[in-house]
Amino acid sequence: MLAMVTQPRRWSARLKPTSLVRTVVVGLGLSLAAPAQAHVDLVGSNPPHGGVLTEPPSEVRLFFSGEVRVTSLRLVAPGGRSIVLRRVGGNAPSTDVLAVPAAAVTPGDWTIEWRSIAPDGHLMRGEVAFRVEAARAR
Ligand SMILES: [Cu+2]
Repeated sequence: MLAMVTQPRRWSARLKPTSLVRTVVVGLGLSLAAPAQAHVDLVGSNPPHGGVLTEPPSEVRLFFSGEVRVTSLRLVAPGGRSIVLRRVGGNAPSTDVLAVPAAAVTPGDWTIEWRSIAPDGHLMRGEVAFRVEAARAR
């Protein structure tokens, strides 16, 4: 970086040293962050994938590595029954997506089906499976 600044500045009429330094720093920051920001992905959820709950979830939460715009979110049972998941806090892009089931979640196997659009324009979809056990122990 220093070498570049002290070089003869043929371009100085159009590109000042301050803007050159800023560009280099920004570029360096981007290249360092690139591995983590290359693609946004689901990094966690509540219930977690494979989770077994002793009572129905009152809310569902998805955590992404970057802000996504969720386009579809619902709970699906093996028989095809589905429950709408209502977003809490609006539909603005977020890394932390909170939603509440619009109907009672009965005991059984459920899948959270989600679709979203990442900041880089990539469409993403995924599923998080969990089980709600019946209230009484067998
Ligand atoms: Cu991507």
